[in-house]
Amino acid sequence: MPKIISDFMLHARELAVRGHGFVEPNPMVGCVLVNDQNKIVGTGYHEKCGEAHAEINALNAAGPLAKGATAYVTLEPCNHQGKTGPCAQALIDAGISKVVIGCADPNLEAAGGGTYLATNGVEVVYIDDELCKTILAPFLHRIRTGFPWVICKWAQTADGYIETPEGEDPWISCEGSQQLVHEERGRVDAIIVGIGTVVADNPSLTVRNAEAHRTPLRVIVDPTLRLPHNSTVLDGEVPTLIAHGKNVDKTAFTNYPVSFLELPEVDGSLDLRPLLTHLVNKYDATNVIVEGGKTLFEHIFNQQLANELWIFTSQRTIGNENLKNMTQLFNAWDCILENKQPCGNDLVCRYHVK
Ligand code: AOF
Ligand code: ZN
Repeated sequence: MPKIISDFMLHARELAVRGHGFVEPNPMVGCVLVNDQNKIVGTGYHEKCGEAHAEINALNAAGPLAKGATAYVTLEPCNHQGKTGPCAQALIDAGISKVVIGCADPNLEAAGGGTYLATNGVEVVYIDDELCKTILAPFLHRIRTGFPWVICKWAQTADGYIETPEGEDPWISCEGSQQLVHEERGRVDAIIVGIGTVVADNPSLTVRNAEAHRTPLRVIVDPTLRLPHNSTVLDGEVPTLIAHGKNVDKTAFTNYPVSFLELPEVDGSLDLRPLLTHLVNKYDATNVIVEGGKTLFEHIFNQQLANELWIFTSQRTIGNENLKNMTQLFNAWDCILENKQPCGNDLVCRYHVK
């Protein structure tokens, strides 16, 4: 039975996501080469920033079998000399006859590969694939807005509480869920929390029991600089940034291994936009996780900066109205469910914010 486009593009997408945590700030890209018998002759993906692009890895895997083949590639082949050479030219040189492109490249420096291929006798088909765009969303968002992709992550009880009564087990999500969070921490560029969370929980905000493909910057949003001097985030183990408001006295922190960023105010809270721009410009950030607390989530909601919600819901119930609850705020977010799966006793949901 002949294969259809979507099968090969599906394969290319599966390859692309293997680059998560390794390729950023570059996009995740996958490529599948198929001959006229609908047989795959080579596959590849962009494995690491600065190294070969997806098409080059696929062409190398196919060798001479690439001649006459169709390339299914999740992103438009590049047309520039960056850290590596232009993929469009490499596809032409290898004798590729047709290129099916999942998504156009919005990076003006690299774009134009589709047109270049077409003017050099290669059949080019753009399929404008929604799933390719989902994989590329953080890259596309960063190029369009200058902000990193913001993932708001929290663990809640079945009735929406993110806080537990004093004296009770403080863990809401199960160990498996916490493991997932650490794995994702090892693939993102920053972990952001509000000062309330640091004061209440004294978190480490590091990657533990999981591979750190990159070391996320710790970011504390602390308007009045009330960070306790014995906080674990001051241990110098990984780079740490304190984002604060105007007129704070930093002298007491002179000897601590942290950087500072002053933020202006907007509507009575810190304006988080200059923080996000700073994370892109200074730290080349593509993905950041915000891990609470509720006040910071509220500011992110009000400033419309969230791109994704990643919610772990346990089976526990609390029913104590004095504790922090996310139900109302979550309901106000205009988002669509992208993925829902169990993890131990928890339910893990990913929502894309519209
Ligand atoms: C492709 N295939 O697999 C990727 C592309 O500095 P460079 O040479 O690595 O180029 C990075 C830019 O190339 C990146 O911003 C994006 O526009 C494009 N990425 N293009 O043909 C790939 N990763
Ligand atoms: Zn390329």
